Amino acid sequence: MRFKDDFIFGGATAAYQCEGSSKCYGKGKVAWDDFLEKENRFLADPASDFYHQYPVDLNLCRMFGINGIRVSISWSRIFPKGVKEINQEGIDFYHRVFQECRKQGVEPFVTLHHFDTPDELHKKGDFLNREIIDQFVEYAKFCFKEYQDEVNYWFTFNEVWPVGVNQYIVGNFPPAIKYDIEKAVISMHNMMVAHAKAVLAYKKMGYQGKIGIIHSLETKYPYTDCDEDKKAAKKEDILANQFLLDATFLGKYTEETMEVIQELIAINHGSFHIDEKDFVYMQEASKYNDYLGINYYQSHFIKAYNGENDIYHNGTGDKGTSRFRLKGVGERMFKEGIERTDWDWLIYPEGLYDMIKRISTCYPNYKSIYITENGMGYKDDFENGVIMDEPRIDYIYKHLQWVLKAIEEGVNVKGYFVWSLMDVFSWSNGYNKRYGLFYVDFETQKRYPKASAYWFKRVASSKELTL
Ligand code: BGP
Repeated sequence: MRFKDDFIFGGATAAYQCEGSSKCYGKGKVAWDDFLEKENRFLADPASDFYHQYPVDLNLCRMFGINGIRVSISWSRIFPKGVKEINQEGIDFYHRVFQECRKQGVEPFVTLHHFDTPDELHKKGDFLNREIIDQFVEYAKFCFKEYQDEVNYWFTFNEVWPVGVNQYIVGNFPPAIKYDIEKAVISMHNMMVAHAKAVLAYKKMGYQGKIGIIHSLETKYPYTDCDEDKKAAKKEDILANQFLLDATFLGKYTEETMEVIQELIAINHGSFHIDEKDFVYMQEASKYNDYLGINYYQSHFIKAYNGENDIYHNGTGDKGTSRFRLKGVGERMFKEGIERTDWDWLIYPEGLYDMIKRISTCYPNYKSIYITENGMGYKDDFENGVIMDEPRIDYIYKHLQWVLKAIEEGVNVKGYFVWSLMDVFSWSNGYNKRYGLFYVDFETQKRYPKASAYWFKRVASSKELTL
């Protein structure tokens, strides 16, 4: 059970969740700023103060054998209003980060959009407004050029489905709209067009680096063997996974995909039309994805459901409180024998293997895969600087076992990033849902390696998966 020598053992972060300094150094607002203030539960400052602590975090990477880091660029640090005027302080900050990565021997994998659309553009409709497609491409082109000597690995978007579902169906992301499948689908489609155009721009500009996209892929299983549950699981899969995989690898939506999408939108009294020109870009770009990033935390077991929409997001870690029942789609069930976290995320490592295998079988033009996020949200106990997070070690170990199995069966998986490198703030759960290999005392900003960090170091250094 050994990983190849060039396998990336990485740690993942995202700008808004770790940088802090959300209103300084010339940064423009994002929709989250007002949203979090209004909710009055927690704020994105100081987060993990990565804006100042990045040398400490990158040094920890080097010391713990972590040879890759996922960071995202905050669009509104570069273009405070999303377009036109640039903010030199923001541009320089990312130069400093990437140079420090080089110094510490940590490869940066850089995402252009991680849930943080500039507020000015969000107010105009975010990815529901098609003007943002070319605005995103302009921002992407600027970054490709500016950081061409420092960045070899790009991702356009982090998690297209969670943006759609959380902004427009669950309502726990701004603008907090609930049960609007039409909006979720339109926003996802527009992001996929923006992705395609950015990939084409990157390739046309002739850079030597690589580019791809990250999807959150949760495997959907029927709750029982009955036909209704099988259909329900298939529908949720099409909405959350297949729609985006089709767009990424086929550059179009198959008939099966469109049929279900149109059915779900109609049940919810909406409509969805596509400009045929979009497929020209999407099909051309589908040849050029160098890799797919998979974020995987959980799978779902779906039971048929025909009642009214009824979703409750467990954002506090009160186990057993979450509900997800979507009209015409299905109901997510807890399942006996399958453990779940305090936030009701079902721990099912085999689901990651099933998803990897499905991609290699159904989309054989996939080229390569990185597991760009996987990890366990946990209420860590801090005992005088010692953090014994065995459940997290167990979680990561089991997922890596299934990754190795897929690799042994011939799937080209080239790296794995733990979410998260250090503790960061969680969008809709705040600061008590910790994921890091390194514990962050958010008051002093001191870092403490958890037991999982020492374990991960052993695996990353030896390339051998042992407990
Ligand atoms: C992914 C996001 C991350 C991160 C992670 C954990 O969806 O890409 O940004 O937040 O999930 O989720 P949460 O913080 O909601 O527990």
